[in-house]
Amino acid sequence: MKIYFAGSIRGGRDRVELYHQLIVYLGKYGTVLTEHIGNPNITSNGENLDKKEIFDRDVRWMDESDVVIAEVTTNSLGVGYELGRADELGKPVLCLYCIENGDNLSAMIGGNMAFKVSDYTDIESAFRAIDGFFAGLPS
Ligand code: 6K6
Repeated sequence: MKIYFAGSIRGGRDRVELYHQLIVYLGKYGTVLTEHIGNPNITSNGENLDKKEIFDRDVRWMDESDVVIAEVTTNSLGVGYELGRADELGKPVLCLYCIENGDNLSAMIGGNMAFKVSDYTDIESAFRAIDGFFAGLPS
């Protein structure tokens, strides 16, 4: 199972520790292609790579992935773009949204019935949402 994890970079790195914990947990289900999203050394300045190389690599990983899991609490143009692409490719998508942030999720994410959007309160409830998502995938 190849997992594409999407989380904010330029949109802000406030939740990087949470991304890291989610990525470690996802290791239970497969290989996370985008492990670097949980790396605290990657600030909102991004990786020290050429923009085109990052785009080409991430698009390739998205194509290769079996599922897409996005943390969508922090608004991010890149995550929104990735989710649109995942939708076009027909990938199973789980969006995790921390409800303590209020009712602020974009309707273009929350209103897309092709996505499973799970609200969570703490890391344990996010883990349960992940378990439920994988349990519901067609075998
Ligand atoms: C380099 C130059 C400009 O921004 C960077 C940041 N480097 C990135 N490295 C890896 N993945 C990235 C980078 N920038 C965006 N992404 C992809 O978009 C990731 O897969 C994230 O899921 C998403 C974050 O988008 P933004 O808009 O928050 O950066």
